[in-house]
Amino acid sequence: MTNKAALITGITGQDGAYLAQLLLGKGYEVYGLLPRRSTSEVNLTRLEWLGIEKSVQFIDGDLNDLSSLIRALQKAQPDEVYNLGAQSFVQTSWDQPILTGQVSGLGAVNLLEAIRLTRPETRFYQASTSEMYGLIQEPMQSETTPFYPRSPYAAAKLYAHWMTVNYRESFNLFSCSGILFNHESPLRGLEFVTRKVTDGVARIKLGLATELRLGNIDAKRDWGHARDYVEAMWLMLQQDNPDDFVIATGQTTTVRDMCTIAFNAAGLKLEDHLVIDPRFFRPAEVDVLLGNPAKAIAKLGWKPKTSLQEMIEEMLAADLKRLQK
Ligand code: GDR
Repeated sequence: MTNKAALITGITGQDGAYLAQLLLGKGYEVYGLLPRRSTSEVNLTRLEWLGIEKSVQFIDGDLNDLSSLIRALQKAQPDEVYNLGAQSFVQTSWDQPILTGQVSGLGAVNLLEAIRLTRPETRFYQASTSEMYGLIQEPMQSETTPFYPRSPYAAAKLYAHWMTVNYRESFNLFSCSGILFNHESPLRGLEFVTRKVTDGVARIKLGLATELRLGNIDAKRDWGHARDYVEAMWLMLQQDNPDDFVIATGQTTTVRDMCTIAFNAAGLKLEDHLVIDPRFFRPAEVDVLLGNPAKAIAKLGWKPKTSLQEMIEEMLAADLKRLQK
């Protein structure tokens, strides 16, 4: 057990919830930054799902309000800060490119500045993303693969990524960037494709819907389980030296094959229910992502524990249970 404190931005999201659970289990005092404009907007569903909503201490603050970040650091006195807050839905980033840049890009810099000015000994984790590889420059992407962002979201995240590297090199901050490939769970938002699929398949199975509408099902992603991936975030901040790591499974699957797993698990046939809807195509697509987690395996002793099949089955079972209530 530790007596450390951690501050998490994006605490109400999928990764924030799993990370909070992990850190509470290790004895951390966990603080969560809550950006809010009205009380009714605050959504603690994921923390409640894990039964930890009363164990987290919330601090009002916003990634775009530097003074609120300074106050949050003064209040929490964290040993570690995990920046998981973002506008994280790629498709929305074309409709809100400036907001995405402000939250997902500049937000990280505000936090780095707050740390540099008030608590430079604080260890910092930045949630970077495989979306930064975009139009891939190597068949398997590692820490040394050049980036080619393909969305306003990816461009914003790339800025935050380089600023994390830059603050490490310029100011000697212990700042690390985890380049996480897609990671899912029953806590994934319904707009993301895996959860949209397991929720959709569960609805069809229960007679609540007849079809599932998707966009580009030829896209390929390297999908892991969020519960496994938050462990890598923590491990990065426990090392002797700050560094960047790719977190991935090393396997890539088409959206179509991922769907097939879900339909089969429900005893249904994909061809009977799947409808391709152009509304879900993106202005620029990331066709294929495949991560090489060799560095994380060697240096962090981390490895993915959950297969895609196991994860989709877990998500489908959770959606069936929820919808039956
Ligand atoms: P992604 O995740 O954009 O990779 O980013 P998402 O699940 O949204 O899309 C994955 C792929 O599926 C294709 N697709 C659809 N996607 C959605 N959302 N809805 C559909 O109906 C649909 N049909 C096909 C997409 O075109 C895409 O190719 C996620 C986010 O969590 C980011 O924040 C994070 O940084 C990366 O993962 C790693």
